Amino acid sequence: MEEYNHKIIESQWQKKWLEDKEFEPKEDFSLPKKYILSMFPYPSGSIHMGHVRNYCIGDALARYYRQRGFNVLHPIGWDSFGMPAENAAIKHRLHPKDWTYSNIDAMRKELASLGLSFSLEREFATSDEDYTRWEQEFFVKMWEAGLIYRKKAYLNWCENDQTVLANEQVIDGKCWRCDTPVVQKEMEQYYIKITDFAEDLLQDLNLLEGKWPQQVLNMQKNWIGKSSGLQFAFEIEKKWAEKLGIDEVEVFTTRPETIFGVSYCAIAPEHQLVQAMMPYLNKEEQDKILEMTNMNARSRAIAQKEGVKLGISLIHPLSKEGIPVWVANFVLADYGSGALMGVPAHDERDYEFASLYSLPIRKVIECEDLPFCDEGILCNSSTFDGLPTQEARQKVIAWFEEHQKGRGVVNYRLKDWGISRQRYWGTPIPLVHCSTCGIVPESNLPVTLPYDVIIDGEGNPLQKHLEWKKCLCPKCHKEAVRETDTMDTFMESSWYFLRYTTPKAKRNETALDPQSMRYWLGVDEYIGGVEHAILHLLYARFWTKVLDRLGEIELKEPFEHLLTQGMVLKDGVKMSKSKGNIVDPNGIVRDFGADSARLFILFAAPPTKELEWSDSALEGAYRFLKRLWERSKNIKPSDSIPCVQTQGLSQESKLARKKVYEALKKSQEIFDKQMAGYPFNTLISSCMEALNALSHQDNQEVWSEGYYILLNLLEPIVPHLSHHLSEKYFGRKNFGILEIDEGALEDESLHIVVSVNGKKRAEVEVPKTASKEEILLIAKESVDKWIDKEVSKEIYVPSKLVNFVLK
Ligand code: ANZ
Ligand code: ZN
Repeated sequence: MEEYNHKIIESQWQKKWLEDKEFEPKEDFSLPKKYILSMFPYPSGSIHMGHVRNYCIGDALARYYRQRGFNVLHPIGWDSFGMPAENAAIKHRLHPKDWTYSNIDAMRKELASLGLSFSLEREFATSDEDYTRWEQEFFVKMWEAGLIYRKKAYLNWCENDQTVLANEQVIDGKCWRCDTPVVQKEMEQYYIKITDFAEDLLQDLNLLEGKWPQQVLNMQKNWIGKSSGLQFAFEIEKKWAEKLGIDEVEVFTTRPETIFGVSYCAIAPEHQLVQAMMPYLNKEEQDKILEMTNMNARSRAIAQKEGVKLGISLIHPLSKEGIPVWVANFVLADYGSGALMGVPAHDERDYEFASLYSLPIRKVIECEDLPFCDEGILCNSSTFDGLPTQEARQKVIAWFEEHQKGRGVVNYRLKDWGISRQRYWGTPIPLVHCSTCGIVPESNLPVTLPYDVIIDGEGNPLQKHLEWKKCLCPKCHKEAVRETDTMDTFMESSWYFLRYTTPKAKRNETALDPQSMRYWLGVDEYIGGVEHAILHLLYARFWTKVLDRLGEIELKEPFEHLLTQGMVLKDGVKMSKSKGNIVDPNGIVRDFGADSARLFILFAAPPTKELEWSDSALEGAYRFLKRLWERSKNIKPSDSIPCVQTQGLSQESKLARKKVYEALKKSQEIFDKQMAGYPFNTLISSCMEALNALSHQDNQEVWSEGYYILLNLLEPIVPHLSHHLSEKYFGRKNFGILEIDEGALEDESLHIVVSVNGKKRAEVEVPKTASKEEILLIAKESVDKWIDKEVSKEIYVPSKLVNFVLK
């Protein structure tokens, strides 16, 4: 028999699959369907182990469901806009478009070498012009529906480079390129009204309960951050109100019942009252406030607490006492109303701030130690004394509403999504600025990017492309100017999974084919890294709801099930370029083959857990495939399920059949019952045990039946070798639905614990009739990888335990 040669087998089958278009979904909508999707990659240039893991998990599912007769959509594409392409342009003088598309070509080949069963006809890149076109159409529809608007906002700005910086480009408050201190500059930005959908996004998390990891549901819930409370205004004392032309300060509180504990009011440095008060402050105070505004929200949150006293008094709505106003760096400008009532006795932050500036601390809930942030009984609160906090909360809100001084409100931490980017390599925002008509949507879509741009890292290249900017107003046909902002790339990844459902033939006439969507959606299993738990998944859910509202689709939630894969580690830390601990998948595929790589990846850990890279485990995977290859010589070729005469079988053969059917049962449990997290590793070890058990018996029918089933079970994991052996021995159409032989599962064996140097390493099952020698042999094979020295003693406790003592 020839040697196992993964190179020949794998290239042969990959070629055949391509020729036969094996993995294209069928247009027959009467078939049961599965839509299996692994998150699409950013085309950085080469795949890494995280990709391999992500796509092997998805591929195992896709292949399994195909075996079971489902019509499977398993597509791949490229999230191809974004900053790295522009950085490459600056660094290597490559055009972002050329760089991106050559990366895609390279990565497509790498993925193909893993034997992944993607539909190639459905592939696209989000920078393709016919994707841009439809995205811009959706943008215009949202603009016209009032879901996109323009407003001023503070952005990170580098004065030296004259450019806006993303948060990631601000390092220790300085520009990543030139070290100039970054300032906050107010600029016009486009926003999409995700806050309009906050309640739906929150409520519909209930539909995903039990189908998405709880951790992800919690993260989304916290990100949306619903809180209810009281919104009311403090009046500004008369003399200042007249001077400033502002007569009140609105605040939001989730603890209205602590109203008598207020000892100051804190406002954000951006608050309009601060602007109005600036001329009355001294230089030192002004500088301190400017310093606060020049920090972005993220840095401010971790900074030391700081405040500036404004020297104005507010009037407490109930006690009529004077309350001082402070500007404080921990108050967010865009949450609630950008101002809060400080209750140091019952809030950590307020306590810290009050202690820092020696402000009064007034206890209004009975307690021993301050700050006390729990529920309790009110005190020092006039008519509310003695009430439990929860009841008092309602009563205080009622008082404010009755006296028309405030109202109960719901606030969300979620903010509208700023989608403008001042960069070249993105989807152009399809709007035109006309001096007569204002902002007008472009009617001739797509607006495509000009190729001839100068990318030098200074400012937005589109801004400097005067010819491209020049256009005619779609309304009045006079000269106008194009918008030069491009969209956040999260816009593209928010609907790519919808686009896949539309077959190529229909993609010119429509963005999303309704009939195809009705059939394919939602995505039955979505697989990706937990780093996308918030933004991408929230935006994709949001777009789904927007398109549903606009009548483009009928869908509440896009992803029925979500599997978040664990990280790939090496020596205990995340495998990453920056850590210099990368294992290159291409080398693995070359030396061991795609099947070994896939087997290792799915065997080394369950998909949701961290996976520690191990060369020896990879070699172990390779050895198993070699064994599978070599022992296949025992098969008696047939073109149907081999039939076994069960009467008179030896104990060993019975055990082998039992092991084989246990593996089959495991496979059905994992896939058909969608066992949480799909523990393929347990299926693989069952298959390994079954192969071992088959090897300890010599009935050729049992061999053949066992192989027939094992090749079926292993096909989603090691497709090349499984196909190869199946074709060789059973004709091509091996893979189908298998029935469990319950009789084979009945127990006629002993369970024996196997340890090495007293440490438990495995458990084996042996026939009740096995001799001591046979048991020792089976036991030794099961702990093979732990026996790295000579065995000095074999201890056998009959029917229970074997211990190997090493020298
Ligand atoms: C008085 C109070 C007393 C508060 C107390 C808390 C405890 P969540 O729950 O996250 O919604 N707050 C209001 N506006 C703010 C802003 N713009 N920036 C920072 N903090 C702000 O937070 C609501 C609470 O955060 C509000 O309730 C307010 O402080 C503060 F014992 O009001 B509270
Ligand atoms: Zn016009």
